[in-house]
Amino acid sequence: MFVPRTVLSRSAKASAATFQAARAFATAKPKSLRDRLTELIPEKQEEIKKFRAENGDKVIGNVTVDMLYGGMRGIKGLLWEGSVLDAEEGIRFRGKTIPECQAQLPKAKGGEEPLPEGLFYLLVTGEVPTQAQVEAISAEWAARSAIPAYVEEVIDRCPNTLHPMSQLSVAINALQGESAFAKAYAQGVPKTQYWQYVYEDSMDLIAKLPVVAARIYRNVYKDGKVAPVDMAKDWSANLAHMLGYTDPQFVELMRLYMVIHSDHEGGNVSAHTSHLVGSALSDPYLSFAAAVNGLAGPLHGLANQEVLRFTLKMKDAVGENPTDQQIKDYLWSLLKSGQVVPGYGHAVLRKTDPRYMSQREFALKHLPNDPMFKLTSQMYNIVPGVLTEHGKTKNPWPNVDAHSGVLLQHFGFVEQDYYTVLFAVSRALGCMSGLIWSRALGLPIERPKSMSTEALKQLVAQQTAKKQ
Ligand code: CMX
Repeated sequence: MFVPRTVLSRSAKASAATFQAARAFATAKPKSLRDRLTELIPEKQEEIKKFRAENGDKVIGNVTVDMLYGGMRGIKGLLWEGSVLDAEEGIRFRGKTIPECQAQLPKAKGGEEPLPEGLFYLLVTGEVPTQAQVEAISAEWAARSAIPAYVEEVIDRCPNTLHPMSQLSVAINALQGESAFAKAYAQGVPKTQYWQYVYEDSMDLIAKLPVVAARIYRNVYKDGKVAPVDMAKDWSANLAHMLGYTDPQFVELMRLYMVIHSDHEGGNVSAHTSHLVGSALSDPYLSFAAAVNGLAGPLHGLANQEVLRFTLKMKDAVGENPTDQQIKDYLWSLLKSGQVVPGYGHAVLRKTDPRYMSQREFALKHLPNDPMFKLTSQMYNIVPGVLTEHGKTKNPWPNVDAHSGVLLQHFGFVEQDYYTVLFAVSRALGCMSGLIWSRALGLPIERPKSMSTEALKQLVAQQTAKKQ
């Protein structure tokens, strides 16, 4: 088993304890995630080497002038092993749809939703883990979850007026002082070992995020007191309990939430940002803090806070039980003022997001009579028609953010400004599994070619002249 001795001898006490916990764990469980990854990486490296040797010069797409001006839509330019997004069908994690993951991934005792620990194992290895492997990850994350006192202090010093996503970003940047990768790089470890340190940082970061996220929540909205991590609980149950929610259905919601928000292939703003920043060999903490900043944009993750805010505002304007026509009128007034309908549309998807559907099914099962859920369902019947008539958006259907807030508010979790933090905790699973593979495969610093309009015009003119 890999033990980064040089790091152990120099790092802070907390870091040493973490590595000891990891070592003890791997000794007790020989087929840990880390061990399986150690077997898989050389196989994948060989597979890609052979594939590139045979096909390296094959053309896989064209880039048009419109793509360059249009947010690089459709350009195949990134490697991302964990998930692939189909415009019609939605996301598949390592080839598995969300319902397949719900059916196949291990669950907590008495629970019905898959554990995100298992989803992480799947994203990293491409394999469905056993119950014992998932339980081992739950225990390992609980064992790695402590955050240093200086990070607690950084969080506590943030004013309550600072947006929770900014506080999260500050806290993750502060955690960077714990990075095993940064220390190992400074000591000159060979490139072939980078992934091992990125793996350690990733496991630490994921383990610590619920503690960080709960501290922000409890500071801003509650009494500032955070329950300790329970070593016997899974990652989502600990998150729920530290936030202050003990309803078993809320815990189940957190498990589902953490699974479905985790990964959406590599091109979305948060995943792409972590990949880009990581390619400069910035460590996982710096890479993920950057991803969090991207997720905080209203066209990306922040849409989940915007959706509930928008729905409540609409309810204030049209009443508890609006007619379809009242909703249509409200939507048109919004669109005419130049605003977007939050939670609807997508850069890639062209059908209802399966992540929306899985949340809708959860609501139908657990909260079918919730008034806000009924309003959300009514909007699902109306918004796509209005957006189609409006004629601008390429996809009038709801995305993941159209449904998450309504589930949270049902359990009394009404602090909308905080919602994107939950998205971020989940997104760490996808970003970190991507980063581990990026370093395992030795992917280089990312540096696509940019063009000025002048240079572009010259290029197009040259190509046109050649053809004549
Ligand atoms: N309401 C109104 N107009 C919309 C719209 C919506 N929900 N979705 C897209 N449009 C508009 C765009 O603003 C754009 O208008 P302009 O031509 O005036 O700029 C036009 O339709 C074409 O956009 P598009 O190609 O269909 O969509 P994009 O790929 O450019 O953008 C997205 C995708 C998600 C940013 C956009 O649909 C949107 O703003 N949706 C609302 C915000 C949202 O829900 N974001 C969350 C996405 C999921 C996530 O990342 O978490």
